Parts: sequence; C-alpha cells; structure tokens
Amino acid sequence: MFGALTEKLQQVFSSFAGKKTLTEENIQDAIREVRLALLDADVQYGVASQFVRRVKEKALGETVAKSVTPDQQFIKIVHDELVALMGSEEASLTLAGSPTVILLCGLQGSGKTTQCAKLAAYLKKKEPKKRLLLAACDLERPAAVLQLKRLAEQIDVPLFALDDEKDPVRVAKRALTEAKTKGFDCLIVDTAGRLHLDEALMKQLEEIKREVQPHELLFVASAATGQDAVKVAKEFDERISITGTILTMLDGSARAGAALSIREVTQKPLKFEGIGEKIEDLQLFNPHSMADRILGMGDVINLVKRAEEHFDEEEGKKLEKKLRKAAFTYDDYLKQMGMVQKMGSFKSIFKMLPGFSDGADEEIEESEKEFKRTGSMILSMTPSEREERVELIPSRRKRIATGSGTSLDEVNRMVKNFKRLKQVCKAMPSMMKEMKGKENLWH
Ligand SMILES: Nc1nc2c(ncn2[C@@H]2O[C@H](COP(=O)(O)OP(=O)(O)OP(=O)(O)O)[C@@H](O)[C@H]2O)c(=O)[nH]1
Ligand SMILES: [Mg+2]
Repeated sequence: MFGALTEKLQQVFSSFAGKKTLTEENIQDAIREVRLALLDADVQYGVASQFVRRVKEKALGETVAKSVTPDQQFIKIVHDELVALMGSEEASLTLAGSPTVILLCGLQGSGKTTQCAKLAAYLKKKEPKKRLLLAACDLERPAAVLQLKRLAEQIDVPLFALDDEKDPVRVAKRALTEAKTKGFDCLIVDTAGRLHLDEALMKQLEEIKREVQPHELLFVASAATGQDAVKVAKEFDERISITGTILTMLDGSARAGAALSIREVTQKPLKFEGIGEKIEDLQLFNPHSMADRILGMGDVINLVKRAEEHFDEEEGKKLEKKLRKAAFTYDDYLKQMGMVQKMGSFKSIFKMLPGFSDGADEEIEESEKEFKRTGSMILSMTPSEREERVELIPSRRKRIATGSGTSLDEVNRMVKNFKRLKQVCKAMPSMMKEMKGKENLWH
C-alpha cells in the first residue's frame, strides 16, 4: 500500500541489526531517517516532527529488556506511536437520531458518491433491520444523480432525488422530510465536490448542514492526494465541523500523508477506509491494522475480521473436528474452498499476510487457478467418490479429468495433495500447541 514508506522504515529498522542496545547515537540516526521517510510520504511537517520527538523520547527512556533486540524495541515504539497518531482505537459510526443523518463532503473525485453507496451497503449488512435512504444532493455535475441512482439500484437501497430541482439544499430538506414521514432509520446524503475549496461550496454545505442537522458529517479524503487532503480537511473542519474522515483510494498509488496527518490535524477520528472500487471495498479504519500495514507486517486484523465474516462457525467447528481426526472428505474440502473463495481473491488474502511481497503475484495467480481446477475436479466426482467410499481407480480418474476439463496428471496430483493434506492434519494438534506458545509481540 504505502510501498516506499514501508521500505524506508524497514531499512531504518535493519540499521539496528547487530547492535546490542539502543544508544543515543543509533537512536539519533534512526530518528533522522524516520523523519525523512515520513516527509517523503507527504506527512505534514509538524506532524512528522512531533512524531519523531515522541519516538525519540520513548526510545531514550526505554529500559533495556534482555529478551528484546534493539530493532524490535524500536519497531515497537514506532508502531505504538503510529497507532496513537491515527487515534488508537477503531472509531464507530454514531447511529443516533431518528433518522440518523450522515452527510458526506469533500473535494471533486475524492469518492463521495461511491462511499455513500458503500456506506449504505455496509450498514445494510451490519444493521439489516434498519431502513436506509440515500439522497442525491449533488446537482453540480449532470451525471451525479444518475451515478448514485445506479449504485443505489445495485445495492437495492431507495434513493431520494428531485428531477427538476436546482437547489441541493431544498433536495436535502425534502429528503429529510421523506425519511421522517416514511420511517427511514438512516439518511445518507451525497453532496457536490469542487476542484478546489471555494466559498460557494462551503456556503452550500453549511446550508445543507443546517437543514438536515447531520449526526455524522464525514469528510471524504483521497489518500492519493497526500498532504493536500490534510489542508482541505482542516478547512472543512473549521467551517462545518466534521465528525470524522473516510480515507479512500488506499488501494492505488496512495501516500501515507493523509492517513498519518488528518487525525492529528483535525483531531477527528478516521472512521472508514476505502480500499477499492467495488461496493464491498469499505472497512472500518483500524489504527492498529494501518500501523501494521505501514510497517509491512501484513493486515492480520482485517484478515481475521474477514474470515469471521465469511466462515460459518458451526461448519467450522464440525470441520475442525474432522480435521483433527483426519476424517474429512473431498466434500469437506469443497465446502472449505467455498468459504475461502468468499473471502476474496487469493491475491487480496495473501496481501494481508505478513511478509507478502508484490513480486509473488504470478505465483499466487497460478495457485488460484489450481485451486479453482481442484474445485472443478471435486465437482466432477460422484457422491461416493467424494465421500471416499470407493477407490479412485484409473478409469474413475480419467472420467473426472474429462468432466472437469483437466488432465489425468492433474487429477493424480490433486488426489496426492489431498492425501498429503490429511497427513498434515493428523500432525496439526501438536503443531497448534507449539504455535500457541509463541506470544505475538504486537497485539
Ligand atoms: N481505486 C479506488 N477507486 C475508488 C475508491 N472509491 C471510489 N473510487 C472511484 O473513484 C472515482 C470517483 O469516485 P466518486 O465517488 O464519483 O467521487 P466523488 O467524490 O463523488 O466525485 P464528484 O462527485 O465528481 O466530486 C470513481 O470511479 C470510483 O469508482 C477507492 O477506494 N479506491
Ligand atoms: Mg459525486
């Protein structure tokens, strides 16, 4: 995500290699490099300076724990300070009021309209009982209403729009009345963006705010714009007092500047992050997870969340029992594969693992193809074959290959891998015990 910053910080950490303790001198050198790395990543000057000052104080005050090496000590300090800089805790959305009104604002192209739909989809999933209404209050761009309409249809959430109205303030007012009279629980309002901050936009936002009295006024900031987004966030906050930020475009050529400076500068929480163009690409902003990612430690926090969301607990328990006894069948394998596939592409999952480097893309794609081929092979088996009630004799294997559009070699390999997996599973309980013994340093 923040490739260059991650790389530079890792270089700084490796400069401690071979050193026995943290000393004033080696801390001083490392601090200088951290500061440069932050400035290069477009972190605001004052924020970067304060950050390194805090890291330095902590590092100098650190009592030497014998079991931890200086680089681990330094990484831990930087990690903790990054977490603090981004607000420490995961912030939530205020769902007060009836209806709860959420207003999104920000510059042109920052992702307001898309986040309105993403947010609606997020709430629909989290709060299935709540009735949501979207309001199209961007009347500047001719296609804006249509864009939100399409997105609303996609997620099956009603949209309030007034075709002949030119004044977004009136649309907002009518949308609120509609939400109240029809008993909607939450109204999400999209607004117009501008290329630069201008007085007309601010006035319009002030008026919309006055009309709808939002419980959440979220500033949408594109991480691609770095420090510019920070300046704009500050001005929006001073004028209309935002309640938090949604950081978008973190999947692209994002720079860390916005992520690391906005909270400190506005003192308002980072609430969500947009990690792609798809509707489901929105997640709660978690400072620990972001610090992990910045330091190149993967994103285990969101990986676990994603797994929890997609794994059926009941099925999981059954499978775990079977795994332990190595009694699982091709059918179980298929079920498990289905759950993994629901979590996303292999690439998106692998990227969340610590130590993943982008260079491994091709290998991952190949594994994913193989994974899919395995699925087709199992689907081409008869129920008794999947339950392992019959021996997979060559003629059966040939039929499976033809049925799944694969080769006999591939079927043989899959069967071999399956058997090997069972062997590994037999050894699993003792492996798990060993792993549990190793305490995680960061969380
Ligand atoms: N890669 C990526 N693209 C995003 C993300 N969020 C939105 N987009 C895309 O960015 C483009 C602009 O998003 P919009 O939602 O239209 O932005 P906006 O702020 O409403 O733009 P205006 O209404 O013109 O001010 C669209 O093509 C979106 O699909 C994200 O998190 N990652
Ligand atoms: Mg828009």
